Amino acid sequence: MKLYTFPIAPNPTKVRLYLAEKAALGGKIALEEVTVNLIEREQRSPEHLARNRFGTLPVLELDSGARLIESLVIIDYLERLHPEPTMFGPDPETWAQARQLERIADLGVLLPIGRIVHTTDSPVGYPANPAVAAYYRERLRPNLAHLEAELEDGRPFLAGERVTVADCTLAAALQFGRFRKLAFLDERPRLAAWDERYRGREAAKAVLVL
Ligand SMILES: N[C@@H](CCC(=O)N[C@@H](CS)C(=O)NCC(=O)O)C(=O)O
Repeated sequence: MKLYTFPIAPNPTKVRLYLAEKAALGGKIALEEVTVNLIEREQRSPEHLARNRFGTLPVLELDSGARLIESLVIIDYLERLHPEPTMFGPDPETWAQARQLERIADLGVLLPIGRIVHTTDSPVGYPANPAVAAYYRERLRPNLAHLEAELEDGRPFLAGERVTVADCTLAAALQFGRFRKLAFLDERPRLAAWDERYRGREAAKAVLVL
């Protein structure tokens, strides 16, 4: 299997954090990582468009030649191939809670932060658009408030005592903000503490560069 990625880009980073966390738990998954340089616009090359006509990352190329082009589907696929140790949860309820938090971290945080970055100071040259940035800042607010509230019970990670895919997605999103010096946790003390705790761990340090 080949995983096409680029550092700091949040969707590939989410998958790479998943792999690092899984490996840290003893579940190393063998695959080759291939860099597609988004800054150099290699995602628009005929070679990459042949892999993924949307011209995005990540892409997981299976040994059969089939390709997966959605980050969470890539994680789901790898999780099915290697169910242990689980990166969601051992029973249906904890699995669902972790997946729900992942969806909130992805659709409610990663996506808005991505739009804010790209309409404020896009690393790949998208035009600035303050109105769109303001719209996504509003969309971000209730999602961060929800995650902040989830941490009220003192749990160390988003879904409980152990790291799940939800933590990977949130960490990938926040790194992308830091890349453009955008901070989102100033009024979220529990999330700020979570961020420090999560980033202090070896698996996170192996992937996150900012
Ligand atoms: N829904 C896709 C989104 C993928 C995506 O937007 N990837 C970004 C990097 S985080 C990308 O490749 N952008 C390249 C571009 O916009 O040119 C997923 O979750 O995998």
